[in-house]
Amino acid sequence: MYHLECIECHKRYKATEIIYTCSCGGLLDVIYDYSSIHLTKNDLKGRLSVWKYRALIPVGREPITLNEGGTPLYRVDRIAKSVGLKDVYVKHEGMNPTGSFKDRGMTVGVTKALELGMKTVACASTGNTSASLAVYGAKAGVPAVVLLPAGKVALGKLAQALMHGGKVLCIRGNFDDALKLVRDLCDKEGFYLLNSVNPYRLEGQKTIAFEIADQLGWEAPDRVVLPVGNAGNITAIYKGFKEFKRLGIIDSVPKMTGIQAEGASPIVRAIKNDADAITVESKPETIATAIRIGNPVNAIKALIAIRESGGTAETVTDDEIIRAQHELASFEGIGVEPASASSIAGLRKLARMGLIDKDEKVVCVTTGHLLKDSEHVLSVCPKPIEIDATIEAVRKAVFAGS
Ligand code: AN7
Repeated sequence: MYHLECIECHKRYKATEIIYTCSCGGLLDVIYDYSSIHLTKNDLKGRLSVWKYRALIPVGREPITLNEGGTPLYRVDRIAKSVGLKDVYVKHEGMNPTGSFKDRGMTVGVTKALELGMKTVACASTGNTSASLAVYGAKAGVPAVVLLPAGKVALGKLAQALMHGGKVLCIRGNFDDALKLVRDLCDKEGFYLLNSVNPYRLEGQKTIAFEIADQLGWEAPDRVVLPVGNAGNITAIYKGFKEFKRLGIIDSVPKMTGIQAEGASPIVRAIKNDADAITVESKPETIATAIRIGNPVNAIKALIAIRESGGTAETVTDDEIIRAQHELASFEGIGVEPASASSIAGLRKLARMGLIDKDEKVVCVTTGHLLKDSEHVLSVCPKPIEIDATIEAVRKAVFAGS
């Protein structure tokens, strides 16, 4: 019913093969026999969840699941007004079991690992992937080895990876070094690689597109804006919309719009330079540590997604990210980590540049929860005020400056 196929040379591989990239080096996609899939809106009634889309999830066994997906889609009128648009929504992926969209990929990826008989799972991570892998590894009862860039992972994510029993290794190097290392480790030790180069991870993450279409009343938005790091998610969401269109569930595919931090923006540069491939950045840097990535493994897929859909890519500064994080929190009550706020920062910038039409229906994906990175919050918010435990002191503090 499905197989793996190289996006470059179109070589096919059986779904039972343990392989992450083609022998030619190209990225792999999961391709279904779409003519045998009959999925209608009627089949998709009921509560949202990743596993509701089983017809388009390439796994046969009982899933390892913690009820991922079903995240809220909020209409954000105050943000919309502030950026000068009319119809803006936020899909808050921070509301997944471990607080990030990675859970959608991991429930599928770890279930696949068991189906393939793998005994240990592994990943490199800027944080969220490691938290999610540790959790799903724990639930599945398989050891999870995670490689992190030392000193560059938000505390909440590290805490999750540790508490859920991951073998947490902090390497002296950045994420790109960690990914290279873990790929080598998986080849040599037979560990199952669960970074987003693994096409099964993306099959879980594409359900973000399915849910957006459902939540908008079986309609695709005009545009989806999201942060881009390794570029797995933008690719996955694009694939999801394309599959729903192919099955006749929706009529159009949104313009995929990727946002990167200025200090880690190889995809944006490739889009702006009209280049076929990215130039690797050896020293990526941004306050949004989740997307502090200089060599995105899914770059080729992402460039295709952005170009084919008529989307674009843009950079935002760390200051713009912090402002957007505050706006989401204080205008809309949506708490997100810095990487996620880059989607709103990018929306503002693109709207200001006149690159988003005022009437477009736009969905911004906020990928991770505020509590992931509370250290950052404390560094950018005013300090709490300590006072004596008296009503006079409280009054004085409340009305200070007013
Ligand atoms: C909050 O956890 O790469 O473009 O190792 O945690 O699919 O990589 C995290 C990425 C956006 C970028 N927002 O997604 C990791 C990791 C948040 C993230 C991204 C990440 P991709």
